[in-house]
Amino acid sequence: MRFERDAEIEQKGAFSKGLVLDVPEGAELCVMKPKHDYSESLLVHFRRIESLKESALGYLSVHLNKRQLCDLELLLNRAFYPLTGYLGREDYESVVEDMRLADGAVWPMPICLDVDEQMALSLEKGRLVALRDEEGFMLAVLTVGDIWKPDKSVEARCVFGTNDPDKHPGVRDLHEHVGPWYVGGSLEGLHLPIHYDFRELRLTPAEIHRRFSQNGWRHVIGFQTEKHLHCAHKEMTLRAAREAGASILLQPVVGLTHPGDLDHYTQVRCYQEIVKKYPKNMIMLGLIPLAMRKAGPKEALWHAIIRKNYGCSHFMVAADHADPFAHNSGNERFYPMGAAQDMVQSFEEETGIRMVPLQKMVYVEEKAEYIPEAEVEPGMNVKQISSSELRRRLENGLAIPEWFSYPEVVAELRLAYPPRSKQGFTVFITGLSGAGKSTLAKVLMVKFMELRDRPVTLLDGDIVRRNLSSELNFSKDHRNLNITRIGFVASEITKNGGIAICAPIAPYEESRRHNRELICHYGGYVEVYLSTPLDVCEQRDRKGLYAKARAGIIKGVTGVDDPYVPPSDPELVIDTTEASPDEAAQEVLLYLEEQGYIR
Ligand code: PPS
Repeated sequence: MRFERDAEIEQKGAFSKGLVLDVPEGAELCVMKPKHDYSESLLVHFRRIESLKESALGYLSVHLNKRQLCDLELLLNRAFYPLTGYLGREDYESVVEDMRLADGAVWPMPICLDVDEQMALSLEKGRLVALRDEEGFMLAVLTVGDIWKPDKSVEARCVFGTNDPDKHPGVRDLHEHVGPWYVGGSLEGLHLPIHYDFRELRLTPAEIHRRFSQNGWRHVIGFQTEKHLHCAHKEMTLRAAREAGASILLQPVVGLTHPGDLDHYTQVRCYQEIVKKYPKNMIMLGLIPLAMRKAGPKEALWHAIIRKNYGCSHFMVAADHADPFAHNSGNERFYPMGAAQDMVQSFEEETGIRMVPLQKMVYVEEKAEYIPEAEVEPGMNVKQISSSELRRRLENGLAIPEWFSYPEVVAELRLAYPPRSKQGFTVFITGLSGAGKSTLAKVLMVKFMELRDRPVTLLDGDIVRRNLSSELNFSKDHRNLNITRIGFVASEITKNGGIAICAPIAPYEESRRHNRELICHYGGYVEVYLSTPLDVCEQRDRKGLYAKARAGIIKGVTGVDDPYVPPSDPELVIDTTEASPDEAAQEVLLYLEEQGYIR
């Protein structure tokens, strides 16, 4: 083992990593540390935690975002072995240009702490910085090494193969969401980032490796996924495992998911169900908090090294592994098919982990079994269900055959993706004052109540203005804020399976679009544009609003001296000049029925 002298080590308090030698009395204290850090985590002893917490009052703090928290967790738990902290400038440049650390070890992905300019200018080499989670909880202390402003266009070209943000979402992220300055330095971990969900599945590399040994698994194939898994995936992984004489580590990526993201819970529960379908002692499930960059072949190599650090001997790689468009149904990919597999294979000797190509399996009806797609012969009756077809079947409550998926997995999916008749939805009515929004909203409310199958909430413009938005005026900014507040409430109602009826003027497209995008994610969204012309609304003038506007008593009234921008793509357009409230409501109900939201 090589040693290097590090006079600052005591001052930095890195006793946990150093070796304190016996020294004669009077001699200078000499602390040595191994060249490489072989410890199984970068977490320090609780005594050191106590002293760091005491001193931390004087440290600058960096609050980490979700991507940075993922990186920190994998640094601290040593999934990023041999890294002992964020890359310094020399290592960074070497990684970007040659996929190697400055000492020559293969490492294809730059891992630096990105910060804004203000923070960068307050830092200096040797300074201790507290790294905190989004709630402010201190997770680690960074001893600052290098601070520099990287050339992100060079990084993008080297890592992603392009600097065009329109062509690659990873490049867009790098330019838009990664801070302009990088900081390198060593880490002392206090705690791994805190998770409350699926704790039993959040195993560190050391824990996983220990379990492999306990199970007697010498060879293990790492299988990383972000998708729902069905029978075809089980057959595919089993076949690969048998060919390699290995067991399987199923490691779904749970990087940037939000704790309120329903999909995340469904996804993991489906994994928990599918592992029960494998032969005994054949598969282990563990979640990996990885912030993927979607850098294709280089990312695949990075994933393989990480799996080596978890104790795997093999890693399964798809032809389009970590491609930014791998989930698209068409054939369009950013990286050439197979490039990721070639990359991982070409580094097998150095990384010590073997590439196993992922072979797509298809169900052959007459054989009543799955075979690799490459072995299909002409005339065979091959059956497949695409992910969009699966979604359609779930949305419409249609049958999902057992050759495709397991009943337990399907039951989980049906819970998360109920048919439209059981999903929440929002009816968003927009139009001028006097167009009939409130009346239509009230009729709809009664009709939905009569259905008695979902809770109904009415968010009328007037009512919201009195409660939720009482401090807002009628400026453009405040109107937009008012509408997005309504949208937020409606999205929560929709997410929880209710019906939200919104009836504000909502004169601007940007806030309406914002609401549509938010709510669509959770259930139905129906925009109803009441196109009743201004002169008809003005004749009605039930509240005397227009009379006051014309008399100059109030200013900025929508339609008079304030704009109303008609929706560009509403689901329904209804002019209430001739249509009665019942007729307008019937039109909405027919549309909802046709779309499957009501029966
Ligand atoms: S917005 O633009 O969507 O935020 O407006 P909204 O929250 O729907 O509030 C509209 C109701 O407020 C009354 N009111 C005004 N409307 C438009 N412009 C001005 N300047 C204004 N001042 C008060 C008006 O009565 C609206 O009620 P409705 O039910 O639409 O007639």
